[in-house]
Amino acid sequence: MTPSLLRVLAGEPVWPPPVWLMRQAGRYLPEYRAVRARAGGFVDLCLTPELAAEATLQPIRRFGMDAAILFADILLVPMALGQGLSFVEGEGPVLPPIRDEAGVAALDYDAARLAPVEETVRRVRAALPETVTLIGFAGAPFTVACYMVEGGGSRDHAAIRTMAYRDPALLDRLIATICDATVAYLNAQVAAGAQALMLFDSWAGVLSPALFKRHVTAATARVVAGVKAQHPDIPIIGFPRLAGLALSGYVAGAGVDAVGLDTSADLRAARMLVPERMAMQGNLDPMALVAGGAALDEAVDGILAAMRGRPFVFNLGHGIVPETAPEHVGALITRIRAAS
Ligand code: 1CP
Repeated sequence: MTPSLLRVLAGEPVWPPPVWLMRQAGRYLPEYRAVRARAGGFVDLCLTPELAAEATLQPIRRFGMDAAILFADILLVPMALGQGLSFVEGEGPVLPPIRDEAGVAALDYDAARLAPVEETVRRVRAALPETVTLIGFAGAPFTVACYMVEGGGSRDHAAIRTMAYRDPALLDRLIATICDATVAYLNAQVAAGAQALMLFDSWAGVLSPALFKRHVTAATARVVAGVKAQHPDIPIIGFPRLAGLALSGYVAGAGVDAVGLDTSADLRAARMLVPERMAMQGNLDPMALVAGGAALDEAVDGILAAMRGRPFVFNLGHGIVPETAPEHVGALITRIRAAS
């Protein structure tokens, strides 16, 4: 039988809804911290199939989510394009910023550098029960470009937002380069056994409507078309975080099969903007999961009530934070599975 997550992504309103959580592998789990310590660096963890597969499977073993998400990171694509990448303890990713024509021209995607990720996908798929779907992923082009231009995380993304006005052709070239690499990377994940894909556009919400259309919706459409040309049946979830009112244009133009909604999205309003058969995914506040108890139950019930009757995947509105008690995740899954 087709697993519940794939049925929902195909437009079927399965109830209770399938559930998985963004960043379900990570520092809130003691077993993850142990694997992370064994790997040494975070990039080493992502590129060691044995350990990355273990990290992917840990939350499934402990909680039995309906989907596993490949353990990797969106910044592996800049690395494979030849941009240096390091993770500084307690600070996050650091890359040498790309701000000019020479920097973009020097990028050259080397698929071999991400071959270990394909091996991780093969190992995970072989280890998972048939009922659990394996989700592959990449960053969406604009969010990946944010890190490449800013040189890491940023409070206001001023450098890339200025570039979008001052040198639009340069940003277009950078994004086109990222699109092509992302298509190759995602097609390789599907060939290795990924059964659905997700595009994380964490910084989509910082753009004006015109720039959103160009660098979020159109760029995503280009990636989706490139993947579907090779794998027409692979379902793709887009996550344009903080899109707000731009959600309508995104679901109409990005070509995705399903849309992830962030914590700020009002689900009853979003329901009116998203086509009836397009699956929605989200959007529990990760802080409700930290709090647990009655406040968590109330937040979960509100989401379930708002989404009843629609193809829906229960998830968070952004990633799990390290402060989350694992018991709260267990309680969350139990409550969703008991929904009527
Ligand atoms: O162990 C550690 O210290 C590293 C923490 C960590 C983890 C567990 C990072 C560093 N990345 C990851 C894994 C990861 N990242 C996954 C694996 C699968 C899962 O969900 O369990 C995924 C899907 C991502 C995606 C990702 N990485 C995004 C998109 C989603 C989001 O959270 O907005 C982004 C923006 C990144 C970049 C990144 N990687 C890591 C950090 C600390 C950051 C954020 C940097 C910043 O902007 O401050």
